[in-house]
Amino acid sequence: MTKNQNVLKWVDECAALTKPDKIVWIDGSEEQLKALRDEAISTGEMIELNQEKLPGCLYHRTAENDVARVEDRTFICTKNKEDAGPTNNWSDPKDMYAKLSPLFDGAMKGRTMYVIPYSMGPIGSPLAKVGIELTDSIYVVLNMDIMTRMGEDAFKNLGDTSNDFVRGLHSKANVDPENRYIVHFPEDNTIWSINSAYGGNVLLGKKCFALRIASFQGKNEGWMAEHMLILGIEKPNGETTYVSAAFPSACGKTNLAMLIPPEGYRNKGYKVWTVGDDIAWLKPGADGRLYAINPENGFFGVAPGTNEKSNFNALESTKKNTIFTNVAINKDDMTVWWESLDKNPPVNAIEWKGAEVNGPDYVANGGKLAHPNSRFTAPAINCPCVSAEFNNPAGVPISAMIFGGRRAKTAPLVYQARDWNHGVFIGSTMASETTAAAAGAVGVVRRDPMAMLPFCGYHMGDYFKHWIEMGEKLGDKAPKIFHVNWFRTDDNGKFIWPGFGDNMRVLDWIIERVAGNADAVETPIGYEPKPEDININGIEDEINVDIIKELLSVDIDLWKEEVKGIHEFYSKFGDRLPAELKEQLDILEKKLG
Ligand code: GTP
Ligand code: SPV
Ligand code: MN
Repeated sequence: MTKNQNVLKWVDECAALTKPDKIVWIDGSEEQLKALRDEAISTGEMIELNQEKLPGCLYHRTAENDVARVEDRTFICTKNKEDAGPTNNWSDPKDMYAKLSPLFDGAMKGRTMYVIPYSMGPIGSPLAKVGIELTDSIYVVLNMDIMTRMGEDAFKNLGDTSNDFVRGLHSKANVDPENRYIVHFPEDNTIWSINSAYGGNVLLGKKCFALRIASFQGKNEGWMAEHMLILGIEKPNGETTYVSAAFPSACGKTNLAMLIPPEGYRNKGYKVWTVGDDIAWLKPGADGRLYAINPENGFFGVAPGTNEKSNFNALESTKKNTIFTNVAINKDDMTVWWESLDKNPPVNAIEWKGAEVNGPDYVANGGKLAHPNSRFTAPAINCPCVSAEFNNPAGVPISAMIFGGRRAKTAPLVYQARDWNHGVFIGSTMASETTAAAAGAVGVVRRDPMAMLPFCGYHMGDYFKHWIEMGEKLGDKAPKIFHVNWFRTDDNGKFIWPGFGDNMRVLDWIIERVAGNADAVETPIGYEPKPEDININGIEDEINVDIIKELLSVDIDLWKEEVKGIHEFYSKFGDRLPAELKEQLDILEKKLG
């Protein structure tokens, strides 16, 4: 399929190490994919769902100990330890290759090695990049088909001589959690992943390449790889404003990216278009503005919580050619179910671990039929609101960038940075409660700068510096920066803001600020809307202007505590923390009095 000697040599080396019985080159053809689906169904790796109700849909169950990313087993291996920085696990590349080689040695014996060429980004886009993943998992091949532009065309893009491709080697091996490693060698363009079969650990185009390796490439090449959704808001006059937003894992990116505006907005003619739901690659264009592409081709979305009301477009996207992982099955008709899909858990249910249970009883006793991090892998073209610009090789111009997270108290509903560097400060000090997207405790507040804590492939202090420098390059064409929080709670722990489609009301203020049409009031932490400028038409029974005031309130004592936390966090970065951010922290301290 390719004459590229760099590719052929590397595939030979990996085959010599892993010793597969057979090597299959994935061309992306429907015949080949069909044969792989049939094979996976016959071995039980995949389960065929109801082909009338869910055409082309398959089900997969992972090992019980393999249901999320494993941050404590994820490594960035640079020659110098300092280049990985204080937020990453590090090991010397030589030592790590030496440690993992015996694990990979013979790991594919009795199995097939699949060679998957793929493009992150539209094929031929100047922002796109090629990767090759070697894997012994059909599940990975079928997911990569949905999530990337996979097959022979990717090789055409690479050409016969280029060495500029990311080398991903994956073996599920024995799915042994004690020997599970997700390892990045940014200086070698290489990723080695072993003993997992869960999405974020094994779909190497996604977090491993498109964020960890790409963030490193972006720093060296003058662009940015960010954990951001991209959406377009079309106003009644036909003008579309593009915004990108970084929220930590399982904090609402897919939901915001596919938002359906409230009725009042729809009646006026507002529309929201999805460009991406998880990752953005951003680069200054010829006109000096920042342009973004979504390097992915599908959505690997959180299933629980997705329903007709919360995210109609995501649900629609999963109705054909979708892979479901670790949700529940309705045994009566071989359809799928997850928590809050509807109020009727199937009576004859198969819960995510594979046990047959009475769904309503199981749920009534506090059981979860679907794993909280169960996921759907759905093609982007299925999405009713996919943007006409989705495949535009040039990307879309970004007018605003939004940071946000889960904060029960401190962060207000929305505020705007005074300028770019202040915005970088806001992003760098983001904090959020942890979720089921990664193994470990859930609900603990941690700092997650730009939602990139688990995904930055180099020293986070240098990453902040890169952000500052991108702002200098973009000058007055830089996007305006905002922070949002949909997750403020009342004294009973209930979310105050309705969220989901109603987040349009906040986006509305943001795009009008960008256009210079909306007022703001200055607070110690940045600009906020006047409470009456958040449109609450249609939700007056839930929300009034006093509640908006409460949602926008800035508690000075809490923020003084926040400043202490930021000092502590920043102290990790030593002299690699940009002076501009120290200065921003001083300004915040002064403004708080
Ligand atoms: P990753 O794919 O892990 O990066 O997650 P994500 O950021 O795309 O999160 P997603 O949109 O899948 O949402 C995760 C969870 O947050 C789901 O259970 C949603 O129901 C919930 N959620 C999303 N938006 C809102 C909101 O506006 N308000 C509230 N209360 N919950 C929300
Ligand atoms: C996330 O955890 O941010 C995800 C899912 O989007 S994963 O692909 O597992 O990283
Ligand atoms: Mn994500």
